[in-house]
Amino acid sequence: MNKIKIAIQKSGRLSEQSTELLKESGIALNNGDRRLIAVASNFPLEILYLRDDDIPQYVADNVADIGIVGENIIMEKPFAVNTVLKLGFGKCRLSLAIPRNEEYISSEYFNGKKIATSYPGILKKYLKSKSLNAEIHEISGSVEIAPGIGLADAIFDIVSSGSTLISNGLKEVEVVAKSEAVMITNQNLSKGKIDLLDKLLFRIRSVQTAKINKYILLNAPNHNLKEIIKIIPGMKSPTVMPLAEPGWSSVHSVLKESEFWEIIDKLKDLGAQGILVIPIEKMII
Ligand code: PRT
Ligand code: ZN
Repeated sequence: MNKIKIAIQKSGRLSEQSTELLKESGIALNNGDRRLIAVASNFPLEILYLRDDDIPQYVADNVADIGIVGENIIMEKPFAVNTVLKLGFGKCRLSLAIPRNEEYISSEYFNGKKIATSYPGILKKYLKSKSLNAEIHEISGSVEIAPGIGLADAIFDIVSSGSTLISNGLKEVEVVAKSEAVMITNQNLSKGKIDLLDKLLFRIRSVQTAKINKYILLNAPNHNLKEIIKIIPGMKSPTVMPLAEPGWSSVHSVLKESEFWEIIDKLKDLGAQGILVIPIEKMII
């Protein structure tokens, strides 16, 4: 019987959302304590809990078949893995930052400067692409304190909210790359494992699609029904049912969350009433 092994982060910024994604995909884990391995009870899946930095190598070496990892790790060092899906969480950027009071006009600033980072590979490529000559000082943690203690003039590090930079008196001046959690796979999966992977990816995509869409119900005056239907076309077309009150219909459809506020305003202008917007759990299109 075929089984697929997925490596996810044991504890850290990606671990909770990686587990959550599996759960939302209908995968029940029978071992909640995250020792090393968990087995799904309703899908032929085994979960390996590892340090994020180790995941690409384990997947390349076939210890795990697939894995969830930050793109920054596979950007820093090439591994023999395929990236098959962006997962939409763990979003961050890799940026250059300098002391807040320094004047900054262009990336020329970095010529002759010393930059501390845990991502020398990505930084080196960037400097080369801009024909900049800077000294890279590789350190493994607390990069943000390097300028303050005189170890470097600037840093190149992961930024998400930016508060770490602010509290260390630094400002972000160049965004070099963007990253989010991605699904990676071994490059030589068997046919059986590819079938399981496809099933899993189908489930994950359905969850992702559901998250960016909302189910909408509203009461529409019949004289504006055509206009209202044009604004909320839905998956195929909206469901329209007559209300008990003459001259009114109930309209059910699906809309993108990102377009939500703009559409709601238009619907109100067209006389729509009793608008309900409901989250969707899964969406198969
Ligand atoms: O133990 P293990 O090795 O597994 O974990 P880790 O400590 O190496 O990684 P972890 O859990 O910190 O991060 C895992 C992944 O999350 C990273 O590889 C990124 O892909 C992603 N990610 C998203 C981040 C951040 N956001 C982030 N903000 N990783 C790190 N940070 C750090 C950053 O290094 C800096 O120190 O948070 C600080 C900046 O945060 P802000 O919000 O103050 O800007
Ligand atoms: Zn790590």
